[in-house]
Amino acid sequence: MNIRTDGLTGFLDRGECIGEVERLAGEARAANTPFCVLWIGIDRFRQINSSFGHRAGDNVLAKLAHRMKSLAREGDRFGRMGGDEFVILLPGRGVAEAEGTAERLQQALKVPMEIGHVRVRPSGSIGIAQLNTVEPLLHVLERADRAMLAAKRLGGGQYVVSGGEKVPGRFGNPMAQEELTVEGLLHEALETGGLSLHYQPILSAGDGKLEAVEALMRCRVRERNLAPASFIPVAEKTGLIVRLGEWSLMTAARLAQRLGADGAAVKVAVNISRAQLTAPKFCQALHAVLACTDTPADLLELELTESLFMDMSDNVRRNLAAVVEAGLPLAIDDFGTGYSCLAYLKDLPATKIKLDRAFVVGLPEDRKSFAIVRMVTQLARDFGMAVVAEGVETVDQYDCLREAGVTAVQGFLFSRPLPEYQLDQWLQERSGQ
Ligand code: G
Ligand code: G
Ligand code: MN
Repeated sequence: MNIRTDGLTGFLDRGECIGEVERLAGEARAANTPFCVLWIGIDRFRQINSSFGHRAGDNVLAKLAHRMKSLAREGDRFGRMGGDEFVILLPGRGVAEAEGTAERLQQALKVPMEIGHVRVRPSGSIGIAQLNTVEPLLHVLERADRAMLAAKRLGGGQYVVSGGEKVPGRFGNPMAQEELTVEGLLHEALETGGLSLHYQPILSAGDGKLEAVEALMRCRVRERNLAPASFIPVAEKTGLIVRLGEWSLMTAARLAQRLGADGAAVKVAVNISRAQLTAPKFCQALHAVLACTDTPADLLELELTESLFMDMSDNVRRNLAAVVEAGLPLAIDDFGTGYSCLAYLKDLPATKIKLDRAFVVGLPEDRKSFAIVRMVTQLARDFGMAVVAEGVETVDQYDCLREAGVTAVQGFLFSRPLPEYQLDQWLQERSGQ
């Protein structure tokens, strides 16, 4: 069968689809945005082929493909997995929107069509799957396929959502079973002391002096290590992040206080989620942490992702103003990943930009990344802000970043995130040198 007949131009082939699912799913997970896959199987297509011949069959497929494509919205990708099976990839869209697309697809497919002198009403079975926070990226494609098969078993002309056993999350978003499991484990970790912070050193690019450490949460329950990339989004969705966040602020502040009292003051940077800053009580909790631990405010730094600054509610705005008022420095985390516009930089209360490792990974060869890094450092310097490059893994990257003018560096080249006792050793070894 000729895959690229008229209606099928612009459709990815199977291999391309798999590549594209991996890429889009990876981006969605990194950005914590939704991503859905629709898998469409044409019902009774074998019958069309055997009754009217393959050429007629190809024609029907091309027409149906054209109908599907005509529903495309910005960003959607279309692919053919082989034979009479198609996929539509919907980056940025959740299940509700995917269901809307599936309904419109059904309407478009079932418009009658003449084959020779026979009038047929085609239909499709559609499987829908949304990427969850824990599965390997390609599982979303497999689940869409299985949901499509389930739709076929129901008799065709219908859609089925994978993991239909959804229950409402605390903020009204539906949650899948896996997320509930993670939520349960997080509760257990809070109760049984399964949470810890690891600390990654951040060094001055000029003289290699220790500038700060970034606190990164780790979670271990029932002999299982949960990765932050899987548990932080669940904690955000369920509101648990507020408790986890208070715990990390308190733990980080204790470290800052202890190191300061030992005569080796080091700033500790803590990641803060949007859900924390939305809570009206955030500042109260912060003041309580500073008072309880007797930590000077300027030894605690808050890292906030760029997207948070782009879309600030009144509560967030008020909380940020109060944080600055209390004397804590702010840093913009993952800078450059949020499609931000540079103009907003001038109005932010932050004193530091953390350049996402996406701009570091290709250095020194990738001259475009280099140009961006240099541009951002120049701009930051004019604004009186510091620039930290994240994810530095090689000496070549380090040299290149220094040439570009970044003020500080962080990455595996210098140190991995360390548990507290190892951080102490690391500090001791350096002071002994
Ligand atoms: O530590 P890495 O180990 O995998 O961290 C992954 C992500 O989780 C990072 O983007 C980091 O910002 C986020 N993260 C780590 N610790 C915390 C925390 O204590 N609070 C919040 N809100 N996010 C965290
Ligand atoms: O989003 P945020 O910047 O808070 O995330 C920090 C994350 O980066 C943590 O998961 C940390 O483990 C990871 N990280 C720190 N240094 C490196 C590095 O050199 N290479 C890579 N790949 N990851 C790093
Ligand atoms: Mn960070």
